[in-house]
Amino acid sequence: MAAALENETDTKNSLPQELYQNFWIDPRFVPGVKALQEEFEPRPDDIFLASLTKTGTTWGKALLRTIVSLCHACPNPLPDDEKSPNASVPNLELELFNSIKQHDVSIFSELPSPRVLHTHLPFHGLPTLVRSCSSDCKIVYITRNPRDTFVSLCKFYDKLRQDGWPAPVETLLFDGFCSGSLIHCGPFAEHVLGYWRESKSNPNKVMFVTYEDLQADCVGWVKKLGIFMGCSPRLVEENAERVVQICSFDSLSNMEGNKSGIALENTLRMRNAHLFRKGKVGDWKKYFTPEMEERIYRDIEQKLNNEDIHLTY
Ligand code: PAP
Repeated sequence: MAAALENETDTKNSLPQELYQNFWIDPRFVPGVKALQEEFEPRPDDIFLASLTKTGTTWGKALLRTIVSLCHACPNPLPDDEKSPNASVPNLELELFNSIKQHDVSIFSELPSPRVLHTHLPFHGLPTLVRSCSSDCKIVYITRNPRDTFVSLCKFYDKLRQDGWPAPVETLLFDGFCSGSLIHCGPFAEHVLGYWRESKSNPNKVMFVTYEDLQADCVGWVKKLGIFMGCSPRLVEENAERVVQICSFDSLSNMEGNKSGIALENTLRMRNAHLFRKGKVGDWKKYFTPEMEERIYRDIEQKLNNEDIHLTY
C-alpha cells in the first residue's frame, strides 16, 4: 500500500539529494561516484550512454545494445526475452550502489567487449578517462523536451507510490525539477548543456540525440549511431530497420524481462514495467498550466534556446 504522505517536509526528506560537484545526487551514491571518477578505466571500444532520468534511457539502452549485437564487428549476442535493457546495459553509479561489492569498480570488468554502459552523471562528473579525448571510447547523450520529461517523472513517481515508496507530491516535484534539486544529476539545463557543448567541440567523441529525433526518424538515427559507434556501414544499413523494430515501444514493453522483471534487486527494487507508459511526444499539453509553462521556460528552456538547442514540444 502507498505510504501516506503526511506533509511536504516528510515528502521532501523522502528524496535526499545533495549538491555534489555542482550536480544534485542522493548522498548514498556519492562513494560509488567517487570510486568511478578515480578508478574506472574505460576500454577503447566502450560505448557510454548518458541521459537524465525519463529522457529516453530505456529506449537508448536497447538501441545501442541492439546495434552492437547486429552491426558490430565483435557482436555481443542479442539479449534474450528475459533480460530487460536495464540488465544488459548497467547504470554505472546505480549498479555500484546495488552491488554487494559496493564501490568496487571491478564489477564491470566481467562484461564482454564491446561494453555498453549507462550513466546519469553530467559530463563534468564522468570518470576522467572516459571524457578524455585521448581515450577512444564513445559517448552517446540522449535528452528530451523537459515538459514531457517532467510528466513522465511525475507519472513514474505515482507508480512508485503505489508500490509503497515515499515520493514527492506534484507541486513540490515541479519546483524541484525546475530548480534541479529533485532530479537525479540535475539541474536539467546544465546537464544538457555540458554534453551539448562537448558534442560540438568533439563530435567524434560525443553524439547528441533527442527523444523527439528518435520518434521522428528512428531508422535514420540508428544509422548515424551505428557509424558513430564504429560499426560496419554495410551491417548498419542492412539491419537498421530490424534494430528499430526490436526496440520499439511495443516490442520492449512486451518483453518478459520488462513485464515482470525487477531492477536493482538488492537495494531500490524497481519494477521494469514502470519504465513504459505512453512513449509519445507532447503529452505535457494535457497537464501544464500557463504558470508551469512560464516557470519551466524561465528555469530551463531559455537556457537551452540561448545555446541554439531547439527541442520539439
Ligand atoms: P529512466 O531514466 O528511469 O530509465 P527512461 O527510460 O529515460 O526512464 O524514460 C521512460 C520514458 O521513456 C517513458 O515515457 P512516458 O512516461 O512519457 O511514456 C516511457 O514510456 C518511454 N519509453 C520507454 N521505452 C520506449 C521506447 N522503446 N520507445 C519510446 N518511448 C519509450
